[in-house]
Amino acid sequence: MTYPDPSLRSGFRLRAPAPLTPAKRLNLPRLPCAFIVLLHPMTHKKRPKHGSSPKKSNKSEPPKPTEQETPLKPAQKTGNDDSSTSGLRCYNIPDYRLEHPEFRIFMSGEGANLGYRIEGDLSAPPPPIRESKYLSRKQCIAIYRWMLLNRRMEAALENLYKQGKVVGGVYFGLGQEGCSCASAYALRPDDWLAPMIRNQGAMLVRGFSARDVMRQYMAKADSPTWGRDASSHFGDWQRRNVCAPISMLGELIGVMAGVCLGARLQGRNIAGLTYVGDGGQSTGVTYESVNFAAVQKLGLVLIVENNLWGYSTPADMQFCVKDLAERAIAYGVPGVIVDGTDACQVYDATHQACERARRGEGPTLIEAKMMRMKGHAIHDAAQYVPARLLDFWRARDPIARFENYLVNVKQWLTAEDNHKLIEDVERELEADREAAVVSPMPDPETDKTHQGVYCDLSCHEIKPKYGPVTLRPREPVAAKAKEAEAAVHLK
Ligand SMILES: Cc1ncc(C[n+]2csc(CCOP(=O)(O)OP(=O)(O)O)c2C)c(N)n1
Ligand SMILES: [Mg+2]
Repeated sequence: MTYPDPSLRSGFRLRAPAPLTPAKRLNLPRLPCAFIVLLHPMTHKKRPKHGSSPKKSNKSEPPKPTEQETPLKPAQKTGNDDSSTSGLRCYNIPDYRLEHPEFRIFMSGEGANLGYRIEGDLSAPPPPIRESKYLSRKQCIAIYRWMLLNRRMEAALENLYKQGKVVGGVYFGLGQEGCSCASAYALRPDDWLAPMIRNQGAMLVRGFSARDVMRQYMAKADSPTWGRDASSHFGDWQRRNVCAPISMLGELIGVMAGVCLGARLQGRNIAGLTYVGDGGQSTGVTYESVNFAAVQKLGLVLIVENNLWGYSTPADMQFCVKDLAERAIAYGVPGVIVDGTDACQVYDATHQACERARRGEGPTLIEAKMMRMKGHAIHDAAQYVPARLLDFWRARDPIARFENYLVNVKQWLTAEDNHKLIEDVERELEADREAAVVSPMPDPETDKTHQGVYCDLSCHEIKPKYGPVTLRPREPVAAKAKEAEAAVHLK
């Protein structure tokens, strides 16, 4: 869609009479997500009027070759921008998706009839998987296997919970496995991962076993935190470069920016991948952290997991921008939209963002659009979610579609190989489940090593990972700018 659309004018201050649209004046291609922001940039979601059907139907759109073949470019002024004279700013958010669903979730009714309704067309068939620019056959199959393991492990956890073996709740990434697994798969050993609670698939890819995750949920003595924490709050900063999830939403972003800064001081540019939800991205610390990473050009790769719900609040009631990737513009970093149910799209965007990070070019914000297919956690039956919405996203199941892609479209897996692979995953999972169940519970009387919850100086030595810390002078241009700025301030 090209902005501004006459129906979206509210909030726009048009500077000049425009017989031509700004895009035409600047001779810009009509990119689906290119949009023009005037001096006071305010973009609004295209919201169909209440009771009317939306203008755009939800149809699969053909790939846009110019965008997919162009490496990610910063979401910033285009080369032919004439902003010095007109005040116009032009931004481009690449959008890898093969469909652009248009629907709105809103609250309606009163009292006992209060509930969420959907406005829009949800009848389109699911889109195909987009061919990856980077992934080989072998890599695609590896990601598919991780996704299967992720899903089967969560199904096993649900059963363990029902058997009363889990201490606390269980969090699910159902419908988000492609996002978790394919993004973590783009990391190299020296990079860092900071998953959130739904990214258990990313933990698996990064080297934790399903046994680790299940032991952790059951607070077993041999779990990653020796029974001192249930659910998925664990990491491994020594071997796997994994920072444990932090419950306070948005806080992990600053931590990852810090990890990237630490590596920079040791002479390395690394990628630091983390995630934040559609709800969590509204926190102040998200802004502070991404802004810091942007200014310092740190290798933060932030995946904004827009799964349409934050607890029981739909995304439509949480923010006014149409796409959360638009936030990238305000940070001055590249933003990109992907279909979070398409592992190839997620991988490609994360891979490009990681490469950028390793070149020292700074952060990237990736919005992955998908759907949280269960409640917030196991206690939440999510009865507030309209059934039609669940049906729509069920048809976009990341695993079923990837399986079809590998078996039928690419013919990279025969039906028999696929069957064997699924059996293999189930066997591995069953062995891990059994081992986790028979693991002992912690015994504080005998275990003298793991008494405290916090580290103290005797726990471990913190030392540089990549080399000695050296303070390098900043780039000459930046240094000059700082000098000029300081001079102005002194006046
Ligand atoms: C700063 C902060 N505010 C509120 C909460 C409580 N809380 C935990 S999860 C959650 C919803 C998160 O929604 P979203 O960010 O969309 O992530 P999702 O659960 O959909 O993956 C909230 C409000 C919190 N943990 N931290
Ligand atoms: Mg959410």
